[in-house]
Amino acid sequence: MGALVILGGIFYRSFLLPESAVPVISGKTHEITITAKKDQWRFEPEIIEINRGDKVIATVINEDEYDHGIAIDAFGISQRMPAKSTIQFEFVATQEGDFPFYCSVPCGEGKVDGVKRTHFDMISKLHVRSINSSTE
Ligand SMILES: [Cu+2]
Repeated sequence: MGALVILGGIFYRSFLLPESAVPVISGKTHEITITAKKDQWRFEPEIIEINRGDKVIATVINEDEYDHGIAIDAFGISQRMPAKSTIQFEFVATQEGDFPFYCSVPCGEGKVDGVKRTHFDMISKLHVRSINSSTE
């Protein structure tokens, strides 16, 4: 009986889900370094592009003397980054689309080249390409 339920689940995940929602694992790994630049209230890079199903191993460096955080809601990521520290996390990009990654710890504000920047400006983008389309 248990086996039937499991088989049903596998059948559902394999055949009935819309193609874009079926979990995929490409077997490829991307090692990515993201830096919270010192006193700039931004992450570098501002865009990261990968393919759906890719595994991401992210190393995140906080250059500041105060804490930041990094969150990617779609993949359940939310990590605190203590001052002057480096953290690591990993996930598989099971969904395609554009997902913001942003600072999740209020970290103040300041001026960069005369322009005000704040905690809320700390947003970059993860672009996960469709695995079927060669046009993206
Ligand atoms: Cu921050």
